[in-house]
Amino acid sequence: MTATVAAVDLGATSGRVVRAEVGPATLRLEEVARFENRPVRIADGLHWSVPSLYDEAMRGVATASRMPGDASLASVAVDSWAVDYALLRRGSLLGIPFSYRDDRTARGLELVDRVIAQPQLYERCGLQRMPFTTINQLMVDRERGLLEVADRLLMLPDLFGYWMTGRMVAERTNVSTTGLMRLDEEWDTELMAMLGIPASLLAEVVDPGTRIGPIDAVTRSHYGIEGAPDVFAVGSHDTASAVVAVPMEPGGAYVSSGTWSLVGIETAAPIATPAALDASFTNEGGVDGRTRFLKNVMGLWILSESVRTWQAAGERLGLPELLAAAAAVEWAVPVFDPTDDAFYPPGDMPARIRSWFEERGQRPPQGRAEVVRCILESLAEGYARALRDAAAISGQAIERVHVVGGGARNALLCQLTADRTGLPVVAGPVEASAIGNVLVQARALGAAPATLEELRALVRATHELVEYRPRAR
Ligand code: LFR
Repeated sequence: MTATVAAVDLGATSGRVVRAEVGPATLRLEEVARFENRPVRIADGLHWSVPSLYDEAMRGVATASRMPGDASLASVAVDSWAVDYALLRRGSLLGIPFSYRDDRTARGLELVDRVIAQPQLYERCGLQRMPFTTINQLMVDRERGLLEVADRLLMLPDLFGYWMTGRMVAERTNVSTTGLMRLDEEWDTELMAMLGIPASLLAEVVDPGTRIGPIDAVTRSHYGIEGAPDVFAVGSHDTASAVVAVPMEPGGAYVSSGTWSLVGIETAAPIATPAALDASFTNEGGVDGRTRFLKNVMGLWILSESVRTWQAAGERLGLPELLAAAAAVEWAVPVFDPTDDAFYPPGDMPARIRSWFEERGQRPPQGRAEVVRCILESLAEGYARALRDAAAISGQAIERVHVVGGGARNALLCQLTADRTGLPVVAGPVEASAIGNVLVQARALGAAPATLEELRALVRATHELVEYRPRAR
C-alpha cells in the first residue's frame, strides 16, 4: 500500500509544496509549487507576509489534490522555520507575525536576562542563547501590552493547521524551540509566571504524527482542493523534519544546511550540562522523542546576503559563477567566526566581514572570489568545531557527516567540510525537510515503516547521495 500526501515546507527565503507517494519501499516526490518568501518592513518592524504564504500554500495543496494519479490526496502537513508565532484573540489574528530577524529581539533578550540568568534558563529548556527565541520576542509583546489582549499563541505551522481545520494545537518539536518548554517536554508554566507570560496562551501539545482533522469545507471550496485530505502534525519545525530524512546510521552526524546551518547529532536524551552551555549547544525536540543536540551556525545566509548586497550595487555575476571563482582560489584565506552575532541582521555582509578582520588586526579577504571562499571556509571550520564539540560533550563518536538541505548542492562547501572535519561527507537529500514531513504523514497513515532507522534506510535506498572524501592538507 502507498499513500499520496503533500508537504508544505516553508523556508525563510522560499516555500514549496511537494506531492509524494510513499510506501514501504517507495518514496517519490514531485514539487508542485514554489514561491518566494519576502518579509515586509512596515512602521513597527520586519514581518512575515503570512496571509500570502498561506494563500500560496493552499494553491499548491489544491494543485497537489488535482494531479492525475491513482490515488487522491490523503493528507497534508506544514513545516517551517522555528520560533515565530502568531497571537490570536477568539480565533482572529492579532497583527502580522514578526520575523525573527526583526531587531526587537535584542530588547527581548535584555528583558529575559533581568528575570532569569542564562545558566538557570539553560537548565530548564536547554536552548542555545539566540536573540530570536520565542520567549525573548514575547517579552517585547508583553512590554507593548499585546499579551493583555491575546488569548492564544500559535506557532506558524500550527496557525496554518488551525486555518485549515479550525483546531488549535501546539506541535511538540516546534514548541521545543520557544524556551517555554522544559526538557521533560512539559510547558514551563513556572517560568512563564516568572516572566509574566500568561499560561492561558498555550494550546494542547501534540506529537508528530497526530491527526489534527480534515481540511474544512469552506477552505476546500475556496481553494478548489479536491477530496477531503486530513491535516497531520509532523516535525513541524523544519529542522526536526530534516533530521528525520538524514540518511544516517550510528556514527553519523548532520549539517542541515539552508539559511541556517544546524550542526549536530541525534541523542536519546537532552544534554544540558555546563559544557554544553559553554559550547552554545541546543537541545531541541526531535521526532519520536529523540533529541536534536545541535548548534546554530549562521549558515548560507551570510553568502546569500553578500550576493544580494553585490547585486544591489550592480554586480552581474550570479551565485554559480561566484562559487566557481571561489573554487579556483588556491591560496589560503582567513576565516571568521560564523556564529558571531554581527552576521545575524540583514545587511551588507561583505562590509561586516571586512570589519570583523580589521577589528582583530587581520587582513580581510580581497575581491569577490576571496570573500566567497572565506565565507565557505569559515562555515566549514564552524561545522568542524561544532562537530568536535558535539562528540566530546556527548561521548558519541562521529565517523561521517551528512549534509542535507540546499547546502548539499554546494560542492565546494561539502568538500571544504570534508577537508576541515577530516571525515567523509555524504551530501543529500536537498529537500530533506519536505521528505521528513511526508515520511511522518505516511507512517501515521500506515504506509511507511515504523522506526526512524527504517525511514532513513528508505531515504538511502531511494535517493542519490554524493560522497566527498577529505583531501590531504
Ligand atoms: C532553520 C531554522 C532553525 C532555527 C531557525 C529560526 O530553518 O528552523 O532550526 O533555529 O530556522 O527559526
